[in-house]
This record gives sequence, C-alpha cells and structure tokens, in this order.
Amino acid sequence: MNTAAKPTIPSPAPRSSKPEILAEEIIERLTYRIGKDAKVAKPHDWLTATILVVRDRIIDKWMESTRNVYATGAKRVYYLSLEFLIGRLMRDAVSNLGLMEEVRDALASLGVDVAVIAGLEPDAALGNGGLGRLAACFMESMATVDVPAYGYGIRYVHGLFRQQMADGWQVELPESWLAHGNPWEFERRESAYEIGFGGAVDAANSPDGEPRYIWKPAERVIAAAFDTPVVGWRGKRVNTLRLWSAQPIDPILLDAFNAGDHIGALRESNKAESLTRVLYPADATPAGQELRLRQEFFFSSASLQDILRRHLQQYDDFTSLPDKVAIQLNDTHPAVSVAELMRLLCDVHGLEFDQAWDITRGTIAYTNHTLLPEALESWPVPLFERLLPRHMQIIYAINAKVLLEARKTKNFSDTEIRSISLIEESGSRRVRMGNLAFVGSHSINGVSALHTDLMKVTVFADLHKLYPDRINNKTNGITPRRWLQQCNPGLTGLIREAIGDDFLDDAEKLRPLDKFANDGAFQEKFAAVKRANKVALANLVASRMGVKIDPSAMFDIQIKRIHEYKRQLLNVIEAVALYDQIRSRPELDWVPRVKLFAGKAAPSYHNAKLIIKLINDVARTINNDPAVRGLLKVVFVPNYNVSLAEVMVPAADLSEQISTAGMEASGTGNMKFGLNGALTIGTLDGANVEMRDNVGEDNIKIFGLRADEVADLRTKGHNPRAIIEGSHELAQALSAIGSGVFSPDDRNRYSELIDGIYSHDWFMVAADFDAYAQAQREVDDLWNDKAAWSEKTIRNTARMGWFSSDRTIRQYAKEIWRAG
Ligand code: B1N
Repeated sequence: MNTAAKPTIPSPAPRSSKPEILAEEIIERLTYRIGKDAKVAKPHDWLTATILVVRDRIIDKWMESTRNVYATGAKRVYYLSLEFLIGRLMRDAVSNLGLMEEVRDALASLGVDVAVIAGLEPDAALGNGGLGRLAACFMESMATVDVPAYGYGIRYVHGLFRQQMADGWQVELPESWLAHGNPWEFERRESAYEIGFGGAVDAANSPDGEPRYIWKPAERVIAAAFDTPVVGWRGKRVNTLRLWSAQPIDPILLDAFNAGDHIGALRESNKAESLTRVLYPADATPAGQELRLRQEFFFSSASLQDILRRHLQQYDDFTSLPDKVAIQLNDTHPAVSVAELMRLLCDVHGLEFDQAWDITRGTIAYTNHTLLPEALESWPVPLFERLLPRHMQIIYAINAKVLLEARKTKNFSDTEIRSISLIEESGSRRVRMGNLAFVGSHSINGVSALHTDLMKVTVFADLHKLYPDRINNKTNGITPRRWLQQCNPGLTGLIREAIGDDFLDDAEKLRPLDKFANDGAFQEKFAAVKRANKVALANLVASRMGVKIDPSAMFDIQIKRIHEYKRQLLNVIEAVALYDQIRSRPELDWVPRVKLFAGKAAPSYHNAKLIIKLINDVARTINNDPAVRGLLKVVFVPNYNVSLAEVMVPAADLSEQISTAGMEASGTGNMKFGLNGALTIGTLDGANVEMRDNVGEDNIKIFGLRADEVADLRTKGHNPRAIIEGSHELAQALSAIGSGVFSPDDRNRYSELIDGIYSHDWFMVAADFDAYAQAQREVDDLWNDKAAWSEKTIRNTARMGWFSSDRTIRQYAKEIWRAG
C-alpha cells in the first residue's frame, strides 16, 4: 500500500467565455485534437472543434454535480429507457450555458457561420417517437430542476431509419449518426459489466441451510459505458446519460483464425456487437423478436449492476437502497429489471427473497405509455426460459407470492387471478411484462389524466383492485428550452419584450402574456413572427422537395408517427372532400390552406405505409389541378425527425391532434404546437383534455366522439355504412379514393383501406368525419377574423406553461422518487 501523503492536485482554472478566448480554443482543438490546419478545415472539423470547446465548459459543472451527490448523500434517480430521442445537442448545450452570442461571435471571427455548422450535427435518433423524445426532455428537465439523475439506455450504432420517398412510397435507409465520430461522449472503460444469456441454474445449499441458486450462463457479452453530459438550463447542474454498447469477451478467436477460419474467428465478436447495432423501429407496434428481449435484458442488467456497485461503494449495504435510489422504468421495455434486481440481490449479494422483494418494490417505479393491446409486451415462456432461466424461476416465485396474497387478502376469483397473473395461460403461455412491472413497483403512472383513468378500468383493472394506491398520474411535458427558446427565437424575443425574462426560468410565468391577447399592436408582431417562421418552413419545403407553398395560406400541420389510431387517414379524407367542394363551388370564399404531413411508418406496418402513399397520391393530384387555384395544397415532408420538428412546430397555424378518443396516451407534439402559438383541432384524447382545461375551451377546437362513446360504440357495434350513406361529402371522398381516382396506375390500391372503414371502422373515421369537417369549416371562419385568430393563438402561448417538463419532473420527484 502506498502510505505517502497524497499530493493536493489543483483544479483546472475556470474557462473564460470571452469570444476571443473561445476562438483561440477552437483553433487549438482544431489543430491538436483534430489535426487540421484552419486553412483546410472542413465545416465538419469546425463543428467538432466547437463542440469540444463547449464540452470543456460543461465538465467542471459535471464533476461538481457528481461530487455533491456523494458529499450530501442525496438520492439518485435512474431513468431506464430503451429510447432517447435527443436530436442535436450543440444548440441546446450552448444555449443552456448562456453562450449563444459568444460562440456565434467567436466562430464569426474565424469566418465560420454557426448556423451552417450547427446544421451539420447529426440528429441523434435513438428513439421512435413520443416515448423516446419524452425521455430526452426529462433528462434536460432533471438537470434543470436539480435532480441528481442518470439516464440509462443503449448506444445503438444505427438509430431510427432514414425515410426516403420512392414514387410516394416509404423506403427505409440506414442511419449512421456515429459516422463522423461523436465528440459529446466519453467511453468509460472502467465501467464494464458481464451480461449473460442462456445456460442453466445450479442449486446449492448455503451454510444456513437455505437453498442458493447460481445462474451459469452459456453466453456472455460485455456492456461498456459511454457517457454524455446533459446540461440543465443556465448550466445549473450536469447529469449523465449513460448508454451501453455490447462488446465481445474475446474480440477474436485466435485458434480459429490461425487455423484459417477467418470468418469464424470473428463470429463471437459479430454476435456481441449485433446486440446494440440497431434500434427497433416499432412505435406502439409489437417488436416481438428474440433480439429485442436480449437488448432489453442487456441494458437492464448493465444498468442495475452499475447502480448496485455505486450504491455499495457509498453505503455498504442494500437496506438503504429505496432511500437512496429511485429507478424509473420507461414503459415495460426494462421490466425484466424487476427479476434481475431480485437475482442480483438474492443470488449475488445473498439477501433473503422477502427482504429483496421489499427493496425491489421500494426502489422501482413504472410508467405506462399505451393501452393498445397489441403494444403490451409479452414473451413466449419457452423463449424466456431458454434465454433467462433464472429469471423465469424468479418470476414464478413472484407470481406465487402475489397470487397467494390476492386469494388471501382480497378473495380474488379465478377470473381475477387469471388477469393479474404474470403468466398468460390462454393459448401459448407468455410472460406479461406489464404485470411484472406493476407488481414489482411501488408506483405505476399514466401520462395524462384520461390515460391514467382508463388504465384503472382497462389493462390494470384487477391489479388496481389488489393494490389500489399504486396507480397515479403524471401528465407529460416538454422542455421549453428546446421547444420554445431554441426553436423559436423570434417568439422568445417578442415575449421578452412584452413581459420580461421570468418565463425563461418558469414557463408558467408566460401567463402575463394573456394581457396582450387583445392588444392590436402586439397581435401584429405576434403574427409577423409566425409569418417569418412560415417563410423559413416554405424555404425548407422548396429546397428539399421543389414544392412552392404560400406563407400567407393557413399552415395546417400533422406530424407524428403514422398510425391508424392517430388518423392521418381522417385528415387526408377531409382534404379530398375539401378538394371536391372547392371544385364544385369555385365562387365561394375558400380559405387558402397548406396541409403538411410528416412521419415515419414502422417498416412492417402495411396500412401505415399505404397511408403515406395515399397522402402523396392525393398531394400530386390536388397540387397539379389548376381548378384548385392554389387554394389547397398537400405536402408530405420526408424524413421526419427532431430537427425537422424544430422548424415545423414554430410555423404551424393549425395543429392536428385528432386520434380516436381513448387511444393516444398523452401526445407531446400537441403541447409543442400550443406553446408556439398554434390553434389545436383535436379530439378529447390524451393530454388534449388538459390542454383544453388550461387554454380554455374558446381557444381550442374540440370535436368528435369522446373516449366513453368510442368504447360504447365498439361494444354495441356501430353501422359505418349507414353513416357514410348519410354523409354526401364523406361518401364521395371515400368512393373517389376507393375507386382509384388518385391512383390511376393501380385503381385498387386503396380498396382494402376504404373497405375497412365501410365494414368495421375500428378507428371511427366515418363516425367522426362530419364533426371533423364541420370543425374545419369553423376554423376557416376564425381564420377570416384576424383579430380573433391572433387573440386565441396568443392565449395558447400564454397558457401552455403548465406543460413544461420541469413541472412534470417536479411531480415525479416529489410524489414518486422523493428526491431532489
Ligand atoms: O408515448 C408518449 C405519449 O405521448 C404517446 O401518446 C404514446 O403513444 C407514446 C413500444 C411505444 N406509447 N407506447 C410507445 C414506443 C416504442 C415501443 O417499442 C411502445 N410510445 C408511446 C410519451 O408518453
């Protein structure tokens, strides 16, 4: 042992933020880290050099944040998510550090345009949609409201596919966000864990006579950590996003290689690396393959081993785990954590089952994001048993305990027992991950008030009866830094002029803007900002697609994953109906509209891909018809991602949030549009309900069936054919689409899609059509009253502050985590 006194190591001097110093450092990184002469540096080199300089300004805070948690013994929050849809990071980091102008000036002095290099940063798409983007907003808000937190996920080499259009059809191309390296991340070679799969379980008797079980996996891989710092607003706190990458235990089998089997020598290595190679492109659609379960276990096990190691190092035993650690499961994707935490506590650290169970439930909490039955994860028992034999045993043991409790304390009937069991017994036997997550958690939350209420009476009705105080609501939110300040600097500037800066630190302080809603001069400025944002979007559409759109038309936008329940189909059918009307009543005063769509379809989701093709077919026909005289345009913007949303959201006049009531758990795009001063047309679904409560019913256009009415119609049955026959407009639009008016090259292309509406209309497209079309015409009338329109949109911005993810995170911290 080294007994010599440790030398005092001085801390590095704080970094200056003067533009001259920043410029000097950028040149120094360019030269010594990237090895490029400024004369020949490419825009990408400037970007990397700039990120390295910005990153340095984060590191001191990062270390300080970490040291503080150790020193104070504060509780740590771990957010386990298979998806983090973070998008670009530079503007976010620079803006949160308050260095926007300095960095711009520094780069300008070097002849570099910050906007140009910022546009080169890859959009990190390690997620599909709302669930992944929520995780990213939460990371930023946890740093902002000073919650010590780690995000844990997977470092996919290929994020969500790039979407291209080929003759109006979606084509998926691989996305390689790491192609130019990733200057934000730090590889942590010391934080690596072994993850096992398969094999068998050995039983042995411990000294106290209790049986002990030891899992002997047949396969093992290494989970290696890559850390990205996450800076909160005003650089207050810096948390860590830790993403796991799979690596082989033996990078190359030399015996095989030397024997001439060069491919076989790399087999293990390829197999390991394939684990974290791609993100599953499923969004509320099933992703039931073995590799997916392997990914789920891989990142859950690595994260839990890391959490327990850190805890043990600081606190020496596990009884304090629930007091010092909160683990939040983002949906059921990490639900195997319940069994893995039990295994680590019992088999590896020697705790008794019952004690481990109390600790597990005290530590873990679960967020549910969907009620769609097809999206609820379950795994075939034989697969689970083969891949995770010890976990299967533990799940049976947990099941026995819970079912016994239900029989004894609540007298549950056989039907109730069947519905709460962790094993689905009808048909082929399957492990129900939702039930596992539920029983292993002290808190189960939904993501909007309506969704939480529905959870209690649908999927989790019987579990809710057994544990009536576990289900709670945490309505989603969005970070106002990215979704107002950064994506809409024009509006941010205007608000600051009007009401000062308080709202920058607390979005609910947008409220004083309400006073300006009727102020004519302010209305004009507000409209001018919107117009500038529309011009920017029009330029993007022109340069990317060669389509001209008129910024003085109403921009009516629906951007989100393509899914039947989200009803892009309803929107495009209404466009067809409007097209008919414009042609048959050309003398009327039609409001010029541009209907913009964007979104990706799961590659295996046939109807979703067909809907994309339909939008493009309809767009081609309408946009090329001189009879429309430019009064209606339809545009499908390809490759929707976070960066595209940052341009489209600020440019929207009308936000389409039109899901079949009861099916969209919350939605978060709805909030982004409202905050940026768009009017919402929507159903009473998900968080739309709370948006109406906040902005007031005069400032949102609600239409259509409510969730309970949808449920009623579905049980009683409705007659879509009769509805269609009773609606001339709808009948005509459906018949045009179904008979091939928009697809002369393949007249039957849409016949099945349209038949679905006639025969069952599961998503209530026919049932809601008339109400939707009428609501759209009312929106037209409002548009014609410029002052009324302005007033409503200003009130939306003023009253959306509650939907800040800072509010959401404070509620999680207080009511679930008891942390921060
Ligand atoms: O989560 C969002 C909500 O705002 C949306 O309403 C909801 O649809 C979305 C399996 C999902 N629910 N379920 C998923 C994603 C990937 C996957 O493989 C399911 N995404 C949602 C945030 O709460």
